[in-house]
Amino acid sequence: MTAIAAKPYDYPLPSQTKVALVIIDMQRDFLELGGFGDALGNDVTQLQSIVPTVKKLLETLRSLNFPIIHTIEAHAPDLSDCPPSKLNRGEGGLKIGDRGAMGRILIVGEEGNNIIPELTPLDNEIVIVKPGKGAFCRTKLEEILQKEQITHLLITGVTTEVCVQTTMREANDRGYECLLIEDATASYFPEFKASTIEMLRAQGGIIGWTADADAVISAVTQKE
Ligand code: C5J
Repeated sequence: MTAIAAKPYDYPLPSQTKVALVIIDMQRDFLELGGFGDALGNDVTQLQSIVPTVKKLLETLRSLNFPIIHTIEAHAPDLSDCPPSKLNRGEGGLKIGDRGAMGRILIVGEEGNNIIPELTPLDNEIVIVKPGKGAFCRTKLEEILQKEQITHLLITGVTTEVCVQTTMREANDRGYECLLIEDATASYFPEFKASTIEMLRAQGGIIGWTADADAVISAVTQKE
Protein backbone atom coordinates (compact mmCIF):
# COMPACT_ATOMS: atom_id res chain seq x y z
CA MET A 1 0.00 0.00 0.00
CA THR A 2 1.26 3.43 -0.90
CA ALA A 3 -0.38 6.84 -0.84
CA ILE A 4 -0.30 10.15 -2.65
CA ALA A 5 0.39 13.23 -0.50
CA ALA A 6 -2.94 14.99 -1.01
CA LYS A 7 -5.61 17.16 0.59
CA PRO A 8 -7.64 16.87 2.76
CA TYR A 9 -5.51 13.82 3.68
CA ASP A 10 -3.31 11.28 1.89
CA TYR A 11 -5.00 9.45 -1.00
CA PRO A 12 -4.53 5.74 -0.35
CA LEU A 13 -3.44 3.46 -3.17
CA PRO A 14 -3.79 -0.12 -1.90
CA SER A 15 -1.66 -2.57 -3.90
CA GLN A 16 -4.60 -4.17 -5.70
CA THR A 17 -6.08 -0.89 -6.96
CA LYS A 18 -6.23 -0.19 -10.65
CA VAL A 19 -5.63 3.48 -11.32
CA ALA A 20 -6.33 5.37 -14.55
CA LEU A 21 -5.23 8.80 -15.68
CA VAL A 22 -8.20 10.77 -17.03
CA ILE A 23 -7.50 13.72 -19.35
CA ILE A 24 -10.59 15.81 -19.94
CA ASP A 25 -11.24 17.79 -23.13
CA MET A 26 -7.70 19.01 -23.92
CA GLN A 27 -9.04 19.95 -27.34
CA ARG A 28 -8.10 22.70 -29.76
CA ASP A 29 -11.71 23.96 -29.42
CA PHE A 30 -10.99 24.94 -25.81
CA LEU A 31 -7.27 25.78 -25.90
CA GLU A 32 -6.74 27.60 -29.19
CA LEU A 33 -7.89 30.82 -30.82
CA GLY A 34 -10.81 30.23 -33.18
CA GLY A 35 -12.36 27.45 -31.07
CA PHE A 36 -15.43 27.23 -28.83
CA GLY A 37 -13.78 28.76 -25.74
CA ASP A 38 -12.51 31.70 -27.74
CA ALA A 39 -15.90 32.14 -29.44
CA LEU A 40 -17.47 32.49 -25.99
CA GLY A 41 -15.09 35.37 -25.24
CA ASN A 42 -12.60 33.52 -23.02
CA ASP A 43 -8.84 33.98 -22.64
CA VAL A 44 -7.53 30.65 -23.94
CA THR A 45 -3.99 31.25 -22.64
CA GLN A 46 -5.30 30.39 -19.15
CA LEU A 47 -5.75 26.79 -20.33
CA GLN A 48 -2.51 26.56 -22.32
CA SER A 49 -0.44 26.96 -19.14
CA ILE A 50 -1.14 23.39 -17.94
CA VAL A 51 -0.08 21.63 -21.16
CA PRO A 52 3.51 20.82 -20.00
CA THR A 53 2.25 19.37 -16.70
CA VAL A 54 -0.45 17.24 -18.33
CA LYS A 55 2.10 16.05 -20.90
CA LYS A 56 4.55 15.07 -18.14
CA LEU A 57 1.83 13.10 -16.31
CA LEU A 58 0.74 11.46 -19.55
CA GLU A 59 4.26 10.41 -20.48
CA THR A 60 5.04 9.13 -16.98
CA LEU A 61 1.87 7.11 -16.51
CA ARG A 62 1.99 5.89 -20.10
CA SER A 63 5.54 4.61 -19.57
CA LEU A 64 4.35 2.75 -16.45
CA ASN A 65 1.48 1.14 -18.39
CA PHE A 66 -1.32 2.83 -16.45
CA PRO A 67 -4.61 2.94 -18.36
CA ILE A 68 -5.10 6.36 -19.99
CA ILE A 69 -8.55 7.78 -20.68
CA HIS A 70 -8.97 10.87 -22.88
CA THR A 71 -12.30 12.62 -23.29
CA ILE A 72 -13.52 14.84 -26.10
CA GLU A 73 -16.60 17.07 -25.92
CA ALA A 74 -18.20 16.66 -29.35
CA HIS A 75 -21.47 16.45 -31.20
CA ALA A 76 -22.64 14.63 -34.30
CA PRO A 77 -22.61 16.74 -37.52
CA ASP A 78 -26.45 16.78 -37.56
CA LEU A 79 -26.46 17.96 -33.90
CA SER A 80 -28.96 15.22 -33.03
CA ASP A 81 -27.12 14.68 -29.72
CA CYS A 82 -27.13 18.37 -28.75
CA PRO A 83 -30.22 19.43 -26.81
CA PRO A 84 -31.61 22.92 -27.53
CA SER A 85 -30.73 23.90 -23.95
CA LYS A 86 -27.05 23.48 -24.86
CA LEU A 87 -27.21 24.61 -28.49
CA ASN A 88 -28.90 27.93 -27.77
CA ARG A 89 -26.78 28.98 -24.78
CA GLY A 90 -24.38 31.91 -25.11
CA GLU A 91 -24.86 35.25 -26.76
CA GLY A 92 -23.25 36.94 -29.71
CA GLY A 93 -20.43 34.55 -30.61
CA LEU A 94 -20.32 31.38 -32.66
CA LYS A 95 -22.55 28.54 -31.52
CA ILE A 96 -22.01 24.78 -31.53
CA GLY A 97 -22.12 23.60 -35.16
CA ASP A 98 -21.24 27.01 -36.63
CA ARG A 99 -18.21 27.20 -38.91
CA GLY A 100 -15.16 28.73 -37.23
CA ALA A 101 -11.47 29.09 -38.05
CA MET A 102 -10.84 25.38 -37.24
CA GLY A 103 -13.99 23.92 -38.79
CA ARG A 104 -17.42 23.49 -37.22
CA ILE A 105 -17.42 24.28 -33.50
CA LEU A 106 -17.51 21.18 -31.23
CA ILE A 107 -18.36 18.82 -34.09
CA VAL A 108 -16.71 15.41 -34.08
CA GLY A 109 -13.91 15.01 -36.61
CA GLU A 110 -13.44 18.74 -37.24
CA GLU A 111 -9.91 20.12 -36.93
CA GLY A 112 -10.73 22.17 -33.83
CA ASN A 113 -12.36 19.25 -32.10
CA ASN A 114 -9.16 17.21 -31.97
CA ILE A 115 -7.05 16.81 -28.89
CA ILE A 116 -4.03 19.15 -29.03
CA PRO A 117 -1.01 17.55 -30.77
CA GLU A 118 1.11 17.45 -27.57
CA LEU A 119 -1.37 15.03 -25.96
CA THR A 120 -2.48 12.93 -28.95
CA PRO A 121 -3.82 9.58 -27.70
CA LEU A 122 -2.03 6.37 -28.65
CA ASP A 123 -4.02 3.64 -30.39
CA ASN A 124 -4.26 1.56 -27.22
CA GLU A 125 -5.66 4.42 -25.10
CA ILE A 126 -9.34 4.94 -24.37
CA VAL A 127 -11.04 7.93 -26.00
CA ILE A 128 -14.53 8.84 -24.77
CA VAL A 129 -16.51 11.14 -27.06
CA LYS A 130 -19.09 12.85 -24.88
CA PRO A 131 -22.01 15.10 -25.80
CA GLY A 132 -22.36 16.46 -22.27
CA LYS A 133 -20.12 18.14 -19.75
CA GLY A 134 -19.77 14.99 -17.62
CA ALA A 135 -17.88 12.03 -19.12
CA PHE A 136 -20.44 9.48 -17.86
CA CYS A 137 -23.49 11.10 -19.47
CA ARG A 138 -24.53 9.14 -22.61
CA THR A 139 -21.15 7.37 -22.93
CA LYS A 140 -19.78 3.90 -22.23
CA LEU A 141 -17.28 5.13 -19.63
CA GLU A 142 -18.78 3.31 -16.64
CA GLU A 143 -18.98 0.05 -18.61
CA ILE A 144 -15.32 0.41 -19.65
CA LEU A 145 -14.12 1.15 -16.10
CA GLN A 146 -15.97 -1.88 -14.77
CA LYS A 147 -14.61 -4.15 -17.51
CA GLU A 148 -11.05 -2.92 -16.87
CA GLN A 149 -11.59 -3.14 -13.08
CA ILE A 150 -10.43 0.46 -12.66
CA THR A 151 -11.38 1.87 -9.23
CA HIS A 152 -9.20 4.98 -8.88
CA LEU A 153 -9.20 8.00 -11.19
CA LEU A 154 -6.49 10.66 -11.38
CA ILE A 155 -8.26 13.55 -13.07
CA THR A 156 -6.77 16.35 -15.20
CA GLY A 157 -7.94 18.65 -17.98
CA VAL A 158 -10.27 21.54 -18.70
CA THR A 159 -12.24 23.34 -17.59
CA THR A 160 -11.99 22.79 -13.86
CA GLU A 161 -15.44 23.99 -12.86
CA VAL A 162 -17.33 22.64 -15.88
CA CYS A 163 -16.38 19.30 -17.48
CA VAL A 164 -13.74 18.34 -14.92
CA GLN A 165 -15.89 19.00 -11.88
CA THR A 166 -19.00 17.44 -13.44
CA THR A 167 -17.06 14.29 -14.32
CA MET A 168 -15.51 14.01 -10.85
CA ARG A 169 -18.92 14.33 -9.22
CA GLU A 170 -20.43 11.73 -11.56
CA ALA A 171 -17.53 9.37 -10.81
CA ASN A 172 -17.74 9.89 -7.06
CA ASP A 173 -21.45 9.06 -7.06
CA ARG A 174 -20.64 5.82 -8.89
CA GLY A 175 -18.11 4.80 -6.24
CA TYR A 176 -14.82 5.75 -7.89
CA GLU A 177 -12.02 7.17 -5.72
CA CYS A 178 -11.12 10.43 -7.45
CA LEU A 179 -8.13 12.71 -7.13
CA LEU A 180 -7.98 16.00 -9.02
CA ILE A 181 -4.44 17.02 -10.01
CA GLU A 182 -4.38 20.72 -9.17
CA ASP A 183 -1.64 21.94 -11.50
CA ALA A 184 -2.97 19.80 -14.36
CA THR A 185 -6.40 21.40 -14.51
CA ALA A 186 -7.35 24.92 -15.59
CA SER A 187 -10.23 27.30 -15.99
CA TYR A 188 -10.70 30.48 -17.99
CA PHE A 189 -11.44 31.95 -14.55
CA PRO A 190 -8.65 31.29 -11.99
CA GLU A 191 -11.01 32.09 -9.12
CA PHE A 192 -13.42 29.37 -10.30
CA LYS A 193 -10.55 26.86 -10.37
CA ALA A 194 -9.56 27.77 -6.82
CA SER A 195 -13.13 27.52 -5.55
CA THR A 196 -13.71 24.20 -7.28
CA ILE A 197 -10.61 22.69 -5.69
CA GLU A 198 -11.76 23.90 -2.27
CA MET A 199 -15.31 22.61 -2.62
CA LEU A 200 -14.40 19.18 -3.99
CA ARG A 201 -12.10 18.36 -1.08
CA ALA A 202 -14.12 20.13 1.65
CA GLN A 203 -15.96 18.23 4.38
CA GLY A 204 -13.31 15.51 4.60
CA GLY A 205 -13.10 15.01 0.84
CA ILE A 206 -16.80 14.94 0.08
CA ILE A 207 -16.14 14.49 -3.64
CA GLY A 208 -12.49 13.43 -3.44
CA TRP A 209 -8.89 14.50 -3.06
CA THR A 210 -6.57 17.05 -4.70
CA ALA A 211 -2.78 16.91 -5.09
CA ASP A 212 0.07 18.32 -7.17
CA ALA A 213 1.42 16.47 -10.21
CA ASP A 214 4.80 15.92 -8.54
CA ALA A 215 3.18 14.15 -5.58
CA VAL A 216 1.25 11.91 -7.98
CA ILE A 217 4.33 11.10 -10.05
CA SER A 218 6.41 10.32 -6.99
CA ALA A 219 3.76 7.93 -5.57
CA VAL A 220 2.91 6.08 -8.77
CA THR A 221 6.57 5.61 -9.55
CA GLN A 222 6.96 3.88 -6.17
CA LYS A 223 3.76 1.85 -6.60
CA GLU A 224 5.11 0.03 -9.63
C1 C5J B 1 -16.97 23.69 -21.47
C2 C5J B 1 -15.48 21.92 -20.80
N1 C5J B 1 -16.51 24.55 -20.58
N2 C5J B 1 -14.71 20.97 -21.30
N3 C5J B 1 -16.43 22.45 -21.62
O1 C5J B 1 -17.89 23.99 -22.21
O2 C5J B 1 -15.32 22.31 -19.66
